[in-house]
Amino acid sequence: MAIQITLLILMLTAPAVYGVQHTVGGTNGWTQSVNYDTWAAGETFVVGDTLLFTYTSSHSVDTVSQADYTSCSSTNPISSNSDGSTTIDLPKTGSMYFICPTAGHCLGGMKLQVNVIAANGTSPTTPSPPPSTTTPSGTPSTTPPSTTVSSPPPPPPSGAASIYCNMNNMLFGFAVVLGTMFAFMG
Ligand code: CU1
Repeated sequence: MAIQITLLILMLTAPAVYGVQHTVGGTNGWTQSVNYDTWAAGETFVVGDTLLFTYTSSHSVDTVSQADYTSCSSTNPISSNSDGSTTIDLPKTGSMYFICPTAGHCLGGMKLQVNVIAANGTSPTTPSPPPSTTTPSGTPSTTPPSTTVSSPPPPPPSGAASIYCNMNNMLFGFAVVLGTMFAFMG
């Protein structure tokens, strides 16, 4: 029984692990004369992690498109921050691009590309299918798929969408835990 409880605790706490905060440039922070390609190559960016830019008033952080990152254009940033301490969420997989819009800084190398990968365990768990029951040959079973009448859940109020989504994830996780426990005790 102790094993089951330990397993239950592990499974309940695992999804609640917080993302890693990456301090851009390490102890150097967000500044000139740092090779951010090298820095980024030593980090693993996972969905749910955050970037922390720390910098002096001569710098800023612009989140930009790939094209603007390449050309060091800060005329149309996705977002811009200049408060000296900027936290950027990494909400999804793919590349994100940042430049310093101060004249000459990006061209001097003050630019950052991060490649965000999926977190382990966030991919939907596919339970192994039950052993297939072999029907005797010659009598093909023509059982139609059972039609389950499921009423769709009411749409969440706008603004609470993410909370609603998290609730769904928690319920799903709890169902998985219960199923696993029953499988162990079974
Ligand atoms: Cu700068």
